[in-house]
Amino acid sequence: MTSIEAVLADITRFSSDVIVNAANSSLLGGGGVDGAIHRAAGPRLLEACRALGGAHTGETKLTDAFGIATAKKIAHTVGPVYAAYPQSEAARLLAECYRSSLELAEGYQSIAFPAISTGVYGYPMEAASLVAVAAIREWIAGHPTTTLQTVTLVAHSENDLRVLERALFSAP
Ligand code: AR6
Repeated sequence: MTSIEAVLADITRFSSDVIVNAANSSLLGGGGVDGAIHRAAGPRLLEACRALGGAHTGETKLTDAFGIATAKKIAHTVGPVYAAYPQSEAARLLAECYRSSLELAEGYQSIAFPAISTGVYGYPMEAASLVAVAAIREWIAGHPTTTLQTVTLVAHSENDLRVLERALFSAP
């Protein structure tokens, strides 16, 4: 049985086998949670990311966690820039980020996601939370024998935590 939970935390300090990074298509770092993860993991992460050759929107690539001792792996996913797509396409791409990250976390027990695309990329938190919860639930339903025991949605503010909790209670 895989459970989904929401917490208020700094994902760079949150204990989870896999932590997800909201990266950009270069996979070479940036601001927001990406900057925080690179700072915490140290320069070896950038070296590892250089070897990945970038990623498309919705795609995810895995590296070691290097200096982040609370995680084993980092899943770098590229969320959609909200304004760059029709709304349904942005939702499809955001769901793909969650699915592709979960696929790469198979074999591990836990994965923690930040609210992908809801910062610099401008995806409204309420809508993004509903997409995230629906995509994760659908993936879990399709993978009844997954090794993943816990999927955590990490909020970076009290308000975002409330939004995530509402999505967890309201989504079908
Ligand atoms: N722990 C958990 N969540 C965090 C943390 C943290 N330490 N720091 C920020 N957040 P963003 P995006 C939340 O902008 O919108 C970068 O430059 C934040 O409150 O980090 O996908 C990349 O290189 C927000 O809810 O990612 C890309 O160019 C969420 O993480 C671009 O930003 C995502 O905000 C990606 O934009």
